[in-house]
Amino acid sequence: MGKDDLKLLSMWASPFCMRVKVALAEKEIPYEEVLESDLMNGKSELLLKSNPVHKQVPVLLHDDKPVAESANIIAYLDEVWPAKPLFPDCAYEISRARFWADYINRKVHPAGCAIWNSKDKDEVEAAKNNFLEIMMFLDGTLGDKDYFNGDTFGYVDILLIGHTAWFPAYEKFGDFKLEDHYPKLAAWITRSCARETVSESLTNPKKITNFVIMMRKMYGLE
Ligand SMILES: N[C@@H](CCC(=O)N[C@@H](CS)C(=O)NCC(=O)O)C(=O)O
Repeated sequence: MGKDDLKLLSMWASPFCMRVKVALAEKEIPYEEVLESDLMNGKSELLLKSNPVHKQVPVLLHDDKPVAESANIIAYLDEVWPAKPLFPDCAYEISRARFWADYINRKVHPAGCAIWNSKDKDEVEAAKNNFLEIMMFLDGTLGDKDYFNGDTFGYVDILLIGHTAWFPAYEKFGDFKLEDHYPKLAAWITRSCARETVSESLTNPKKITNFVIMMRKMYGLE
């Protein structure tokens, strides 16, 4: 295992990169992070060559072979390094994990960005309500469990936790507090962020909020 060469093409603000970093930390797999300096103004040749279809981070280079798409990368890591499994062990629970992974992948980032990217009050309100509806389903499936699959922090937790570094920015510009609506989900964030694997992998939410402020200025929203 030690001889594998792993590089993660990454960007500090990307929730998709953060989730891969959490997975690598959970599985205790050593890797080198190669940061893209400015995705908006230019991408490295290595990124363009490694992910010519989407031209997006993250990309994992395993012995120079590219693996793209964060959820796919995490599933790949779990197959190649089976110790400390991230998926549940029964087919039905695996299918549920995949269902919620797909839901998170489709919904959370676009819904959150719509909050800070909206122009007028009504638009912000609609975006906030849409985001909270998505959180309602996630809160419902979490229920009273510590983690999405029960007692163990796993695949679905990892996919969602990457996004939570952006939540304070969504709360600020949507003028709401997640914990006022979904205290169990808010407690899950606190519980998950107490894990060293998470705290060392997630960007400080204040830095993300400043990044959002900078983008709002750039888009003429401030
Ligand atoms: N579905 C992709 C999303 C990755 C993604 O959106 N990456 C963004 C950074 S957060 C990116 O590379 N953006 C540059 C671009 O789209 O040109 C995944 O899960 O890996």
